[in-house]
Amino acid sequence: MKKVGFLVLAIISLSWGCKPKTGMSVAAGDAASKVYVAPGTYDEFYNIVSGGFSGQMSVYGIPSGRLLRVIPVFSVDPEKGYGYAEETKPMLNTSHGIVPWDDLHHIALSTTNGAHDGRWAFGNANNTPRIARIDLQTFRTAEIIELPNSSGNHSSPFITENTEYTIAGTRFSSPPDYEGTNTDVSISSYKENFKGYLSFVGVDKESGQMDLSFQIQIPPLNTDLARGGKGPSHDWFFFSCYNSEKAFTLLEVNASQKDKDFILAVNWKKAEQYAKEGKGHVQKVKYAHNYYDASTHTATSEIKTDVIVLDPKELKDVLYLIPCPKSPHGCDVDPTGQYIVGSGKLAALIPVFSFDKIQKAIAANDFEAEYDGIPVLKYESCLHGEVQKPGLGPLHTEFDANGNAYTSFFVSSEIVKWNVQSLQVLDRVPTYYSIGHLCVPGGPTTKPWGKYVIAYNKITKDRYLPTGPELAQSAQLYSIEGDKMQLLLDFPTIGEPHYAEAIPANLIMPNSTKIFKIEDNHNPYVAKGEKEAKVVREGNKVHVYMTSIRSHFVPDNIEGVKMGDEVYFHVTNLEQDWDVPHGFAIKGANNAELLIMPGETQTLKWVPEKVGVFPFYCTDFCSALHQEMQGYIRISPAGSNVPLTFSTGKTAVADQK
Ligand code: RUQ
Ligand code: CUA
Repeated sequence: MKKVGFLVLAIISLSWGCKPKTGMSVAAGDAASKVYVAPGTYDEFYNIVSGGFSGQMSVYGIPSGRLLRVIPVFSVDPEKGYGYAEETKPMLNTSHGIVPWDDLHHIALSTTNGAHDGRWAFGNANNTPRIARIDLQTFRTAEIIELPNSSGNHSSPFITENTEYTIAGTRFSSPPDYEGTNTDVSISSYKENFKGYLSFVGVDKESGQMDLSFQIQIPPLNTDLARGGKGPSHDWFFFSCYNSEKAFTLLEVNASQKDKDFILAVNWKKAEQYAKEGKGHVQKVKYAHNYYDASTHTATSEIKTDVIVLDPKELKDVLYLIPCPKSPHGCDVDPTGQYIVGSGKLAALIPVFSFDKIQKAIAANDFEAEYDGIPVLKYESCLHGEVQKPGLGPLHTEFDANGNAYTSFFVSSEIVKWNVQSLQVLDRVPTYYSIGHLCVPGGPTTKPWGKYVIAYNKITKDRYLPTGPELAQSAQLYSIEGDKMQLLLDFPTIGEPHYAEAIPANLIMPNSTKIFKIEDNHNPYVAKGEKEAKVVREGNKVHVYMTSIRSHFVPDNIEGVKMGDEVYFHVTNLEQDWDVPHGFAIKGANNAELLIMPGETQTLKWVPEKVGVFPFYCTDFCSALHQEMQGYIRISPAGSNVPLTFSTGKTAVADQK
């Protein structure tokens, strides 16, 4: 206990004291030319980066570090109207109601045969457990599925080799929430009443549509990170687990007692088979499944109520525990699928496990114990070897195509390159400062693209001009083309970057959507041309079927709306040209504005608060006459008999009532 306290203290003080001495180092020599992307030319890679507490993803060009886009996922985004327009509000619905802001830590880019296919990106909501699927043709969130029985969705949304599943594990165990469980339990009954869950979300091969296929209930470990197997380990998934102590208070001390925690190896193929054979239990739960329909440009949210749960106590050959020193964080599988790297935050070495040895140990029943009924394999029997004295506070590991691994060290602020076979340390470079995740393009796949390693750092003191109490978050780009890693570039990021992936531009760029075809727009409130524009009263609801095209709205004069009405502006952008959005804003609207892409319909709900004439206008500078793109709506007192009229371009006084 004393020893542990000391170690924790030492680590805490190290985390602020161990800055590399060369803090002001300047990227040297030819670095500038290596990141220079000449005006008018494109970057080689898309870097898709988690936004951490911002709840979003962002997209950078590599090697330039230029910010290309923020993709709204789990948080509302006023830049895009996401979560504000009536069409996208349902995306943020959960069993708890609308959650406007979450915390996104990890990215998984879809793979086929373990290699990037450029179709989708997945992201996790850490707080209110969900997985999102982003369509990489539109760079938009296409689907979000909530996970029942779950809290702290951190070891998520990692994928299997062919994106058969995206998976999720619970960092916080809690009393499950299926119908019939007693959730009003004492916190100190953690060991008996708290459970962890692994969720397997199936992904449709063609459409990408997700479905909660099954869950596995596990003991109340904190599952931190995960990776799917590949090649020989295709059928397996590996999770790092800390808190084998089952602590429920002061975890920084109480969950750091044991020398070893675990890597949890899951035979997902077997689990899938058991689920299909009906060997699970159907539990009644509540979770939201939100889907953005590309043809109606509209999201719907459905609350689902069933989940199949497998109990490993009944199904013996699905889960195995491998001891892993000490509070492991990252759990990474090398490109061959043969080696599994566990990074113990408090460990002074990095263990590398061999998939073949794990299989042999399982076949030989080479167990040292059981943990809540799950067999614990012997550490030595599973071990390929240990990287000795690699650095302090190892967190995450990525791989290149030449058999090398790159591990981030939070406490000693560095990236260490080592060889997976020989376990020899080959090189180390400082990061500025306290690196968390890192990314080699294709690093988690069977086909690493290599070339760079990118550091995502937690601290940027003295790297950028100060901006008050909160400083820019940071990424750093290093070349890994030579034997020695070379720092090339610092660039700031949106939110706190956790995991990121980078993918060659040519896998995404040719498929990028330019416009939505107006003839394929099946939004129920679309106006496919100015002739279809109209204003329709249904009781106290007024639907404005509005069109926008450079540089006017139809209609742009509306009268006959009264206090007590709810007005729905359904604005269709008639443009069929790339990069010509129109915006829509009306004075006093206290919920939103809109930004509408070519061929799309988006809806703003507006409840007038007083009598008067209110201007509306286009917020996106769309043409030389953008400033002229405006209109008025007249709001009359309740009960007034001003008739409902609408027009554009009528000027004669006689025309007006
Ligand atoms: S975590 S800095 Cu939330 Cu992925 Cu390791
Ligand atoms: Cu449309 Cu400005």
